[in-house]
Amino acid sequence: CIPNTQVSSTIPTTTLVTSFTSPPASSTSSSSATRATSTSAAACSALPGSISLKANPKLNDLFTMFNGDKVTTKDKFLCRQAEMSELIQRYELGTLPGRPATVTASFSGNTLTINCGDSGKSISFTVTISYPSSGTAPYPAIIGYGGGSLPAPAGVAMINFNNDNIAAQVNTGSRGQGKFYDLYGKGHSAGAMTAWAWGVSRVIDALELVPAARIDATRIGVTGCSRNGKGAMVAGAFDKRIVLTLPQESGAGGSACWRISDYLKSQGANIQTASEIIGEDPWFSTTFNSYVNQVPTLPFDHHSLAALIAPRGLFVIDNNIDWLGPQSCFGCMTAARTAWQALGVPNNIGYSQIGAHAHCAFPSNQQSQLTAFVQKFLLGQSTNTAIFQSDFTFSQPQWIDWTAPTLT
Ligand code: MCU
Repeated sequence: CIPNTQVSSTIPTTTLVTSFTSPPASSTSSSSATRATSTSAAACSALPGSISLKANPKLNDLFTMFNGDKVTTKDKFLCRQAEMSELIQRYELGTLPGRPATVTASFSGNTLTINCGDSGKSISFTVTISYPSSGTAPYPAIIGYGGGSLPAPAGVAMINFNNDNIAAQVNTGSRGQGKFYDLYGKGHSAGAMTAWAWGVSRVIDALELVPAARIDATRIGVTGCSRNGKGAMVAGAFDKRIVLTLPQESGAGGSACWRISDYLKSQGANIQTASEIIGEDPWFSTTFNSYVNQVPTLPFDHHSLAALIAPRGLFVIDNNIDWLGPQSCFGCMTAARTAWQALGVPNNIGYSQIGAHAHCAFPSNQQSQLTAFVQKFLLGQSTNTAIFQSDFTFSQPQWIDWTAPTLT
């Protein structure tokens, strides 16, 4: 296996990888086989190792490569996604390691044990699976950070992923604590959200390896609420095997855009911003600290993170809590939607902001929307997912100075 080569912070070759994770494993219980790191032969231009960043107050153009090339084809958009992933890792989230040299798994009594080894170190962690009372095995499943905060859908298994065990999130002093850092070292650049995403990818590896778990690894969703919603969005962005991403009330670091939140704060909103959030928990790489007071220089925003999920399913569930920046989230996801529109699948992204309920208490009036996304992406049904609603407005001219092409 090729450790840590799939996405590196400085890409030394002339091509960027176009997939962020390994292809599905064979059905053997352990794997040390060499894995391909790119899916398409499309040559992507490499990002320079060192970049001089220019301030851009608008949301970054999703369809222009860093070198100025226009993105007009779906193939080229894969390059743009790989490039945006690289930029986000480099400046905000830290480097996502690829599949470690060994991944083995075993299953007993609804508990899936995942063992990972690399460079002489090894870790083990478990997830628990709750099976649906309807449907047929192998079941689709939703991986829930901390169990998630959504009702279990009919016919879908729920996988309880203890993300705090992979990377702790108690306060900034938690940096470097958790199984991820036991394997890769306390000084690894990955912030907690990248570490968790790595863990989710290993859970999917394990599901591929262990048919006895009775989960269909081609029908995997991911969810989490609040801080764990931020994490769920990052996992969906980084692993293309996840077919449905369900971030709930994720706010800053999730569905909100740093630029819009800074603006709303300047207008008097009580809203979490980049400069505030880094003092709370080690969710990001320490590199991000240097940019939180110069957000316009970031060569991406969170519409770019969300756009890594396209054309796969993304349903963003929000509340109306000021601190979480619902107006920023709506604008940010409206900008992200251009990626799905350009790919010809505008209804593979949904956005729903409904307030008047407690934080992370999923309200019944979002249920039919959630069900539509789950049925379409996890149960293969044909449902109406044309859902894009908010109590807030988004001033497109203020934030977007580019147009989305129709990608061929
Ligand atoms: C929305 O996520 C976070 C938020 O970023 C924090 O500032 C706040 O303290 O906690 C939220 C959360 O995770 O609540 C459970």
